[in-house]
Amino acid sequence: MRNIHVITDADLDGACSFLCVKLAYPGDNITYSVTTEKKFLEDISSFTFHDYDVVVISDLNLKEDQIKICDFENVVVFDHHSEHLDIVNLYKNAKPIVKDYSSCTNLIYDSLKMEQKNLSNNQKLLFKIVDDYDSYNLKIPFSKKLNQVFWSYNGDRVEKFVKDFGNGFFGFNEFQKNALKIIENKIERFFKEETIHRGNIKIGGKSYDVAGVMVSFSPNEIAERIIDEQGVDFVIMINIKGKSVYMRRNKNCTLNMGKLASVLIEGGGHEDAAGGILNDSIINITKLLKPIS
Ligand SMILES: [Mn+2]
Repeated sequence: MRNIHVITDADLDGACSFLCVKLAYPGDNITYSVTTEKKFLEDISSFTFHDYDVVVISDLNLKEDQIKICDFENVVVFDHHSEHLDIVNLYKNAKPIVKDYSSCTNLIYDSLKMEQKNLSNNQKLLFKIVDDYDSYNLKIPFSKKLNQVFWSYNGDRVEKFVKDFGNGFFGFNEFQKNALKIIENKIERFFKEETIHRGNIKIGGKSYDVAGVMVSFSPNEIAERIIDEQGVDFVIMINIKGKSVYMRRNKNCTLNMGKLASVLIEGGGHEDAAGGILNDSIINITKLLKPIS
């Protein structure tokens, strides 16, 4: 029995990445901790890598200084962010499995040959749903709802996710349905009460029609509805309490959100959606936006 520790991202794909490793090695002792790209350096500073036979780092778009502090021989890094792929040669000791994939869950699923393991159909469906959500293909009707249920958890979301869905996806129970209803009502209230700002912003010589809002929950759902209703190129969402910024683009817009986030808000992400920290540059940009009634 090996001691394996998984350090994973705080979102649904991160939680499911841990579940995938756990199901891949049922004979091992597997623990986890949850972090984010923003908190990684701080969280890792007190972590002792040599306490474990293997440390898996999953779904984290690590940058150069972050790679340096976890580059040990017993470390395996799974990730699917394209910017991470560009600097994968910085790993000298760790084993990076960084590929351009629809989700980290799916990357681990394929890399650990989960198809040949004894998973039930419900477990396979769960992995498909999480992949469908993280890639934002949204071809399965439960994908967005599973993500909402995940973010409705308080406390240790990974533990709750594994408890609720470790045996696979069987639909939602009454408790989860109730949580979904509460979120739906919150989103309705948001669109009645909150002010959406809008304006044109020049980036790289091109002018973009941009919306800006303050959001503290369900950023994807809110961004999507704003894009739908306003037809803007992309949405900037500011979470004051979390000191963070999230951006999602219209599917007709070609501006890469991940690249924009890396230059503008010290963050990163994917082409369609990305995030970073609330700084002066983003505050100055949002000053160009005017409230719409
Ligand atoms: Mn992911």
